[in-house]
Amino acid sequence: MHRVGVVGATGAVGRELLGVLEKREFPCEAPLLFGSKGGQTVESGKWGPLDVSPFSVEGVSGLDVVFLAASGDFAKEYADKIAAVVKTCVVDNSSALRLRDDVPLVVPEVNGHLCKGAKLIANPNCTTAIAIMALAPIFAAFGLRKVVVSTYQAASGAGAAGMRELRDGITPALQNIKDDGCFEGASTAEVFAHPLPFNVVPHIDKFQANGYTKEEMKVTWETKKILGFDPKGDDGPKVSCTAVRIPTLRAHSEAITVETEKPCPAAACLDVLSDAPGLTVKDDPGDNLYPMPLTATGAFDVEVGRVRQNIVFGENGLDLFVCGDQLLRGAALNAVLIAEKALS
Ligand code: 11C
Repeated sequence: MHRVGVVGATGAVGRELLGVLEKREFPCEAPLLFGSKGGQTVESGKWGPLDVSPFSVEGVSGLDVVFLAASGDFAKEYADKIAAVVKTCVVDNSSALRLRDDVPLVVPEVNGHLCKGAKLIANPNCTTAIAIMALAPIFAAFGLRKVVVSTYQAASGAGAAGMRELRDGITPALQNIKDDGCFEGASTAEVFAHPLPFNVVPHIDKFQANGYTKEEMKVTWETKKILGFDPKGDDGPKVSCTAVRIPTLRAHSEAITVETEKPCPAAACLDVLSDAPGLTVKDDPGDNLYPMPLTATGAFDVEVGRVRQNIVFGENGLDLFVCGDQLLRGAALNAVLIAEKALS
C-alpha cells in the first residue's frame, strides 16, 4: 500500500482529493493530511475522520506521493524541498510551476508518459484541463492551427470561499429583484470582482498588459505546453481565450472554435471524440442532448457536444461545447490520475 499526503487538505480541492482516492480505489493507507494549522479534522468516507497536522517537510518525508492543494507561493517555497524527500512524486495543483521547463504539465490521457520518473509534476489550470480533453484528440487527428475559447466558469474556481459567496448571495439578490426584473439595492462581493448571482463577470484573475487576464493567458500557455510546444513560442496552435465567471457552482463550460490543419468533417470529429478517453459525447440536438454544468457536475468524464462545422472556417473549422467538473478533472481527479501514472 502506498503512503500519500495531502497538503491543503481542508480546502475544496483537498477534500475532493480524498473522495477521488477512495472512488478510484487508489491503493494507499489513510492519507496524511496537512494544513496551515493543525487541530482540525476532515471527514472521509473510507478512512473516517482524519486529523490535519501543521505542514512540515519532515512530516511528508518518505511518503510515496504528496498532493499540493495549497497556494502558488507555498509551491514556490516548498515543492522542490518536498520533491527531494518523497519516494515517487509531488503533484502540484497551483500555477507556480506549470511553465518551468523541468516540470511536466500533465493531463494523463494526453501526455501521461511524462509522469514516469518525474519528481515534480504540475496539474494544469482547470479551464485548460477541461478543454484539452477535446482539443488533444482533435489535434492528433486533424492538427490545430487556431483555437478560440470562451468560458463560462463556475464559482468553485475560486475555491470553497467562492462557492460560499455564490450560495450566500442568492437569497439577498432574490430580495432585490423587482417585478420588472430590474434590481433595487446593492449586492456585495468579496471573493469575486462583482456580485455573481444573476450576473456574469468577464474577469478572472488579474488583467495583464496585453488586455487579457492571467486566467486567459494560462489557457494559451498551458494548452501549447500540454500539446508539446513552447508555451510562449510561435510554434503550434495559436490559442486565445475570454474567461467569464457565471453563477454555477462547480462545473466549467467552454465554447471552443478551432481551425484545423486538415479538413475535419463534424461527423469524423465526433467519431474521434467518441473514442477519446475521459470524454463523454453528448450530442443529439434533436433530443436536447448536449453538455451542461448540471450533468457534468460530480462526473469524472468531461462532456463534449454541439459539434458542428464552423461556418467561418468551413471544412477546416469546428465549433464545440465542453463541460467538466472543475474540482475533479480540473483538479483532484487529474492529480490522482497523474499519481497513478507515476506509480505504474
Ligand atoms: C478559476 N481556473 O476558475 C481558475 C481556478 O490556475 O489553478 C484555477 C486557477 C489555477 O478561477
